[in-house]
Amino acid sequence: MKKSESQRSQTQTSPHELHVQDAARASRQAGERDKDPLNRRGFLSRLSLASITAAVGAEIVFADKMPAGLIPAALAQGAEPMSIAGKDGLSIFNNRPLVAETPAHLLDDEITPAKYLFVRNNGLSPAPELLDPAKWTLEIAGESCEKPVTLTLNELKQKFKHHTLQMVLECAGNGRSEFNPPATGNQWTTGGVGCPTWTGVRLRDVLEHAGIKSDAVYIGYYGADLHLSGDVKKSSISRGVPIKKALENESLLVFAMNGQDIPMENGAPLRLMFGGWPASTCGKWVKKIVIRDREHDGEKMTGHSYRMPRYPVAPGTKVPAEDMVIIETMPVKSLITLPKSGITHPVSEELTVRGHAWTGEGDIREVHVSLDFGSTWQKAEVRAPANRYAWQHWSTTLRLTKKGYYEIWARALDSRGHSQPMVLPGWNPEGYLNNSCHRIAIQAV
Ligand SMILES: Nc1nc2c(c(=O)[nH]1)N[C@H]1C(S)=C(S)[C@@H](COP(=O)(O)O)O[C@H]1N2
Ligand SMILES: [Mo]
Repeated sequence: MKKSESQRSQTQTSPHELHVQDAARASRQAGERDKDPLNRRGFLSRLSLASITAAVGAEIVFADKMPAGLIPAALAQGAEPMSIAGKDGLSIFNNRPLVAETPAHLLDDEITPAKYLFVRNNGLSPAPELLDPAKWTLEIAGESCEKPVTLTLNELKQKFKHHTLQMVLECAGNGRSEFNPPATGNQWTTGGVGCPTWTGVRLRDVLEHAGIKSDAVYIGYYGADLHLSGDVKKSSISRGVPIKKALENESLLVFAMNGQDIPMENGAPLRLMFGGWPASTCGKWVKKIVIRDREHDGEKMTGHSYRMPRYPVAPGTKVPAEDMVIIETMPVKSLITLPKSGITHPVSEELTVRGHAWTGEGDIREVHVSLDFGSTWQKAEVRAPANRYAWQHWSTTLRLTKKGYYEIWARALDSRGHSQPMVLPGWNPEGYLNNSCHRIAIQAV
């Protein structure tokens, strides 16, 4: 944008806007975390270009291409950084239940290390002394199970063939913080996702061992974690998948992650893994699996939980429960993991940009990046996945030819022909499935 114009508009800034600028700058400089992201969101979306320019602290090079109301990536905020045993640099949303996401730049590894895998608990984690693998048992039951059986973890490991797959685990609420009006629940930015390798046995082999009746339509899980109330008769979450999904080759009962014990908060010593579906189906600390003759009706399977309206709705609409459908396949998505958002880079010097892209079904065909708010795009190189349901790595190089503030946007296209919305997908009451382009801030100096 032309300097004279930005200067002129700055001198015309009203006292109110100046106050807003100061507040935005002060909060950014102090690194203060907003206690109320809802207000912050409304507040930022009303700022003028001059105020936004002041808040990001540099001229916005493609300001003329910036969509109105866009909150610059430079001002996006995650939750409090805090330490959790075995985790490193995660941002914590909540302690009870424990919920923490991973900043994008810490997801740069091709295979997500244990210390960087997010945590999403709905209840209270089981006491560590209850997680002894030598004493762990798994019960298979339900009205559509022919021969209900209880297996020890050792029996599971001995009886069935082992499989190792790299698979994406992503919370359906990942990205929720950008919806407006906001949905209640954890205000995930982009870090409710990871892609470690998982080792275990096929769920199909175990279910067939227990016998699947011909009327089976669904499976459900029960974990060893407690409901927040501490009431032992209630589950914190008990979800599942249709029998067809349960019988897929990649649907696993896993006892190892990245070749080691699963971290305690990620469901040790045994959890479910379903590729391409919401992570809420991937029961942690799994003690029991039921084969059902109806759609599983456990905790968080009904009402609005993990459901989307069956038709597009205007933001803020109250959707009746009967019009909400269970989320199955996850949408196409991508993440920029290098550089870290907010860095400065020398003008005209080559900049490596890279990350991952994934989709619930099929694979990633193309990833494009933009420096001008989506006006023009450059194609990145995309690698093949390690296996079905693994994320794919992409990379490219860019040059920032003029000093100032830029955003880098990434957009993936999958084999179904689905791509990512540039700013936001359609609003939904619970704030699920935000697969908009990942945006990072960068300043050329
Ligand atoms: N037993 C149990 N399983 C669970 C949950 C839980 O709270 N308890 N949370 C679910 C949800 S909503 C998500 S997003 C994933 C998170 O897995 P992670 O904590 O290993 O990242 O676990 C799922 N499985
Ligand atoms: Mo989740």
